[in-house]
Amino acid sequence: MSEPLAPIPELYVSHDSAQKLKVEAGNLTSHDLTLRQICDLELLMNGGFNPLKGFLSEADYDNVVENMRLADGSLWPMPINLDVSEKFAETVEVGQDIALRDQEGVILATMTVTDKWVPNKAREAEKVFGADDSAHPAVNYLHNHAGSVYLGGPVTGIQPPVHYDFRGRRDTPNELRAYFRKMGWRKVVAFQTRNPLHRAHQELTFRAAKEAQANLLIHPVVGLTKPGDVDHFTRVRCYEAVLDQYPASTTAMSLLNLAMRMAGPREAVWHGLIRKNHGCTHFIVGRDHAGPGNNSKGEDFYGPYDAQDLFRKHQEEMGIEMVDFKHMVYVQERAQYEPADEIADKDNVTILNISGTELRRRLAEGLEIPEWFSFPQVVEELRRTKPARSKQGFTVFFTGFSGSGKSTIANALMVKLMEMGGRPVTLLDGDIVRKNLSSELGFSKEHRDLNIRRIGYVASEITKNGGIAICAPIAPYATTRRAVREDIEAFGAFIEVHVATSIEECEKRDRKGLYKLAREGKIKEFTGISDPYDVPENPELRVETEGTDVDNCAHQVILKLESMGLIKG
Ligand code: PPS
Repeated sequence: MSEPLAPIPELYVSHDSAQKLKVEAGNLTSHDLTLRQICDLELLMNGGFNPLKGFLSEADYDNVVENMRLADGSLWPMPINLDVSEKFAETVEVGQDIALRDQEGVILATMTVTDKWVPNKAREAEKVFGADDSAHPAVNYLHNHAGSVYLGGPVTGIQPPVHYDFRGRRDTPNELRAYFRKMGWRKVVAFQTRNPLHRAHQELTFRAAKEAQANLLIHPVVGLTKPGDVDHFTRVRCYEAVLDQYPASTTAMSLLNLAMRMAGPREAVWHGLIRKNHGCTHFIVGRDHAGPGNNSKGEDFYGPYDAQDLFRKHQEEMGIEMVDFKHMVYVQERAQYEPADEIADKDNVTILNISGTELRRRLAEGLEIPEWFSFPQVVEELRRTKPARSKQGFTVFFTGFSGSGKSTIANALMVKLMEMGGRPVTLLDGDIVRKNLSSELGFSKEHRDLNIRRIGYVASEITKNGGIAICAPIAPYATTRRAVREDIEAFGAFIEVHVATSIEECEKRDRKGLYKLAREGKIKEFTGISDPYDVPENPELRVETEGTDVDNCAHQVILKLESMGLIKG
């Protein structure tokens, strides 16, 4: 049997060969990696995804999707694919080497393409994520962001992706193994997280390590996590503050550049294998581990303990042991955290707990967060990045037919917000944008999408910097609106307002005379007449303009903003 902390295989070539390969790779057809692919490639190259030797072949992919195993039978729950566009796939032949570049064009690796195929994404969604439901972030990614062709084949690593942030806190599996060896840590419990740590987490991780008589590795994910999570810069500052709370030299913290999929049970097994590769012997799995939130019917995707059950079933084969996450609550009388299921005198003591939702509400509204719940430095960091909602930027996104009244209501809303003051307001009206940002674009689906993505980008920058963006394009496609929502929600609230004027009414008003021209066929692809419009299913607000004046419509938006805490009444 090999020494447990012996180095694991990496996919990098030696330094000298890397220089040579890099020069040669300059002549190869090259693929620009997406952010997710960069994360995947880093863990492939440094052994974090051991035993994978590259992006999955078709046979491996099929078996992973169906049976959670590679073609040779090894346990591997997550498809790791190089998804590319059809156009790029046409330029690549099986047997060819391609260069893989980061977003600045630096060549990180080469790959010998052994397989090229069009995956059945609906099957992948069902089998891997449990349902072909785009409310699941990874299913949404699969259908709306990932390319339609997969390339598979072994990877030869040239250099790791460059990180300029928290360099000293990032470790490869072999660096961690070497550290554990040096410290004499024979047993290590890993704690995976994508959230800031509060006192309950500190307590539960400390107890988990004590129970397993092991050292502790706080191993937060800083690659891609769930849309809407606290950004990793803030989180790492929070983790650093908590690190001091553990007894000296029992605990280490290292950042993992993983792109999470939020795949619950399969994700837990995947996380376990990754931690095993990083030299850990134990792994904490909680209730609803890597849960994706609700499905489109408002229900959970997975049972709360499915992840623990699946992990338990495979832990022997994986060679890493599960430590159950204990639900810790604060017992006021004893001024300490205790596992909820171990409190014998439940009826005689006061049990305090603040849920994630409640914490977000308190942060959003600038309310008190008690010391028993978190560490003052952590709360301070969170408040610094997320000021109260009434001080954050946000985007109001009107959508509706041409002539529905979007611009008029948007203008009225703008002046009302300017009258209140406090934050700069920018109007990105359909016509203004088409004049200043998108003058070369027409009205094909591709051009409309590009136009809306540009609006979304500008609005997200405004929102990030604390301003108010009011957008008023037609934005006829639901998937594009959703993509814009995701871009913006990373920084602040997104309020979709459907201006629900019927096409008949818009045509009757025909303020610009365009409907007449569209009917006569003089304007092609006219929304509502000869081009589609996806009616928003769940907008934050729907306003009816027929029989309601503009002032009242704008006021409805103001009331909505007030109810969301974005403006103070
Ligand atoms: S989109 O689909 O969101 O990119 O459209 P948008 O940028 O909002 O531009 C819509 C305005 O362009 C005029 N126009 C058309 N609209 C729809 N379909 C076609 N084919 C078309 N051709 C020109 C129209 O005046 C729209 O303005 P609004 O302000 O919506 O009335």
